[in-house]
Amino acid sequence: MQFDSSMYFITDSSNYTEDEFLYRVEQALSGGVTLLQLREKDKTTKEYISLAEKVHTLTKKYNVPLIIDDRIDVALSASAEGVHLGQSDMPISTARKILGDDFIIGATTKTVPQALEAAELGADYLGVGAIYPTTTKVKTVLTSIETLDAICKTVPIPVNAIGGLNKDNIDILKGIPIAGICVVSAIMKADNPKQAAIELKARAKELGLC
Ligand code: TZP
Ligand code: MG
Repeated sequence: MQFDSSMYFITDSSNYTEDEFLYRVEQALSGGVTLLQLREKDKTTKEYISLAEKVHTLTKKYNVPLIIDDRIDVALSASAEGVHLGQSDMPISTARKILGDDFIIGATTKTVPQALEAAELGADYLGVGAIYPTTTKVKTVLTSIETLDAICKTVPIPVNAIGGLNKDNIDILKGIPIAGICVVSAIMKADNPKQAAIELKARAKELGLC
């Protein structure tokens, strides 16, 4: 499936009521995010599917593919367009066998060998980071700009930079052939998620990052 990862937004519903969360998600979509990942770590399967269905209604309205973090069962149940898999999640080749060629499969990688393996196993895009320390709840370590650059130049699939990125610090990525940037807090925690998405996209364009 064709997709555009130039402005990739990952959601975080913690600290919001469902209505507030869905409102913010729609604001972000109206601000021009091009790919959206629903990332839930504490929900039951039933709750994850229910929220995914609601978010999918919104993403479809804006023609943005919905990616589900970690869980191919949730992705299939909600008829999402893709799934994002970390190094400890289901192997990419297994997911590809189950999901078929049309499903978007993303992978988290932090080194050139991991990136090469993910691409060879059939990943459609890579998330690489954390570029900066992050306040989002995640087990991660920092990835250097040099490693990010080397990954981009090694794999034949789109690479998104992630981790602590915002409109005031993405200039560090200038000149690196990423497909786009990926953020949680810069949009999710903004006073105005729509405005934040617009400004982030404008800055990324200005820097030639998307
Ligand atoms: N993987 C590496 S960093 C990160 C993930 C999921 C979180 C990014 O969140 P933020 O708020 O954009 O730093
Ligand atoms: Mg994961």
